[in-house]
Amino acid sequence: MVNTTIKTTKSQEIFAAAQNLMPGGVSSPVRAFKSVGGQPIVFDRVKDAYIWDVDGNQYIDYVGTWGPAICGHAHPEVIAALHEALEKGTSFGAPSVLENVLAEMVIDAVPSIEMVRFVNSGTEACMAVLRLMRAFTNREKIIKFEGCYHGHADMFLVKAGSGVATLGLPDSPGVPKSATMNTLTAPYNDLEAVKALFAENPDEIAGVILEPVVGNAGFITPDTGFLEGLREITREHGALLVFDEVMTGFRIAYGGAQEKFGVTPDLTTLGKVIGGGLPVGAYGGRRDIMSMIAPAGPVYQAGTLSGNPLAMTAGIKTLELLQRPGTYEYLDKITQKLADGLLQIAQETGHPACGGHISAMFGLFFTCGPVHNYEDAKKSDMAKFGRFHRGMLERGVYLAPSQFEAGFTCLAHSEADIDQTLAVAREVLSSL
Ligand code: KE4
Repeated sequence: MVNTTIKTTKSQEIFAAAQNLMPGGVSSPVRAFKSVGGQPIVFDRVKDAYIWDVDGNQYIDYVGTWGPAICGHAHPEVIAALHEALEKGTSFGAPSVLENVLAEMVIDAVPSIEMVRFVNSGTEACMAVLRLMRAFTNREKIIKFEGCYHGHADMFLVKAGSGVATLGLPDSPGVPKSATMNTLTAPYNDLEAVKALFAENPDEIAGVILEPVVGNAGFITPDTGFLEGLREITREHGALLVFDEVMTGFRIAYGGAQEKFGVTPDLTTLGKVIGGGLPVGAYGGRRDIMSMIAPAGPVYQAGTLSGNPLAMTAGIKTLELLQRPGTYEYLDKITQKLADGLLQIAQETGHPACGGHISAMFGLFFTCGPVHNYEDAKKSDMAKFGRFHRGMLERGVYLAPSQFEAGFTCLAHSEADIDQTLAVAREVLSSL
């Protein structure tokens, strides 16, 4: 479907060429707009809450490069800090004080983290934390939840969310059974299913990993008692509890979902926000567990660009900005206005919908719901979501190009941006 109201000639030319050069023309599948239809716009630049595409069209952005841009794109203080850091070089491959600074900030902020290791992506963080869980417990099986996404490492590509769900890939070819045979899955928010898995696999489960608030099957919140229940079950069975906070970290609260919900896991993975838009990931947790990581202990994990000075610099400045008074109150206020407004307009225009927000993360399903897990999420009207997405895009609002993603606000979104977004949503939903 070609955009009717905006000129996207250059985007189409560049994307056509890209498809000859890179699989699907993208560096990450969800960017290809496969599930919403139409062609993606090609970005030229981003600033604050806005995107400009190569044809000069401006959009209000609710993807925020999938989470990192929580302070707004190209924040002047982050850019200035990077300019200064650049003068000292782009990579050391050796210890730098910047790693100490960001490590201390992460340890001070995240309740479960006593020690931390930096890597280059959320995928790397989740891969490493799985190896660590298995080494610490000397057990091989893990439990993940249907629809949760923990990066693209083989052992996680089982009923995963995000791009896997978006593209409807059953799992993925090329993933050997040997890699996934120890990955057990349960429906999100289903404690009985988790208890049954532990009963069926006594003393074999190293731990449970989950998104404490799901953003990769659409936006799904934990039922009351779910996180607490997992904490109890894992303790009872000598297994570890891991919160994958790559998306929720420093977004749901400064201390992540674990601070918001008051449940402390044994290990946590991070990414996105702590790199301020540069490649970064991290995993951390109890000192007795993290001390097993090489070279302190025998569990190997390494990375050429891990802890690189530019990502550390952008992360440090981003967290400094997030520490300023009123940050999370503002994010909650504007996101509540947006999420509640979208639901109200959907209702007023006759579209069954459910969803909501927590802090600067939100989501909307075109189904009356409620949505407690991935199966519920799959009942939503995907075709309608695609038409909604395209209608919003053509009117200057950029939403995540998949029903199985979450939306993100940032400190640069103004009340006027939210009002404009809601006005456009009313126009689009009235026409669907
Ligand atoms: P990365 O390897 O993409 O940095 O992180 C993987 C990952 C791990 N855990 C969670 C909870 C995540 O959300 C992610 C990555 N999120 C997706 C967005 N749903 C990244 C976007 C993309 O794949 O292009």
